[in-house]
Amino acid sequence: KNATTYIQGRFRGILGGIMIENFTQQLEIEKKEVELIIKPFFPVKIGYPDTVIEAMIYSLESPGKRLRPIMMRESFRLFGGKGKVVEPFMAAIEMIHSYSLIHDDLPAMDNDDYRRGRKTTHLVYGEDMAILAGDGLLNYAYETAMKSFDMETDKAIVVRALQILGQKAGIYGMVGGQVVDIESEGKVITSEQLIYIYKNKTAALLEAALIIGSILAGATKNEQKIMENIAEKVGLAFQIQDDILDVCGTMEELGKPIGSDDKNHKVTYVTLHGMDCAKNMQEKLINEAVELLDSLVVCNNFLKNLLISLMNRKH
Ligand code: GRG
Repeated sequence: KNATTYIQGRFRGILGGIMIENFTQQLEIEKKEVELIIKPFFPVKIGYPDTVIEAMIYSLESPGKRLRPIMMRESFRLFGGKGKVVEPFMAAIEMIHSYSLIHDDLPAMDNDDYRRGRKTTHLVYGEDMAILAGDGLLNYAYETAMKSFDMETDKAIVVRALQILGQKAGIYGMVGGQVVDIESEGKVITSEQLIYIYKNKTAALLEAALIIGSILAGATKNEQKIMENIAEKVGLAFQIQDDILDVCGTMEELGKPIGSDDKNHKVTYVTLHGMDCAKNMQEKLINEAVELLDSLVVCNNFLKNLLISLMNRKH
């Protein structure tokens, strides 16, 4: 199966009952639906701090894949979730992702000029406003996620989802991975240290997406654990693809220059194990993730195809 696998007779979504015959088109529609859901939660420019809010919106509205809210929504659907409770969390996870990209691009970190085909936030608004826009997005993410309390009678599941969001984005998750990534620049690191970086810097937020979707839909603890394991494997494969694209991609497709890892003297899966090994490992991880997904009693072909498609992504 590949990314253009025919999705059997599925009609979906708020954009109308269009019969979608291949995955690529279906993903495009899903992305548009997700944008319609998350945009009303974006901050609005008002009052004295409007420069920083404009910088937050600049980052949120730049053309990303919206992978994390899409994955969260599909995990919610997989376990039969109904209603709007997942929507504030979908917006929140994209805000956390946007903040991490703004801060990652800063001169003190990766010092990148382009992201998603546009100038990075610090080049447009200055370093001071970019730092504050990241801080603003991180806080606003939690303000936004807490709107779910007004949509769900079982408050305990919203609390659990908030705990996961905090843990996976924090020092024992994404921030922790970023710390080790930054400290490892220019150093020889072991395969074990590299996997720690990937599991946290990249996989942790994807884990949050799949676990939170499942929690809010009422999945069992065991099902939540399976979703976490799936996301960990997908996150590793996703980061390995990022390493591959940093060598073999193009600026046009990636929206940023290639060779960033080399510029920052970073050890990657490709430099440590070679291109062939990287591709084999990526395939193994995605196959294992799909097997785990297939082991569940519920099924979501779109999610399965999404995971498979990440192996071939070009940006
Ligand atoms: C600053 C605390 C802090 C963390 C930064 C996310 C991150 C950690 C750094 C960004 C650089 C990077 C290579 C991260 C690995 C994850 C990754 C490939 C992010 C890009 O995610 P996509 O491809 O981006 O989903 P779009 O632009 O499509 O949203």
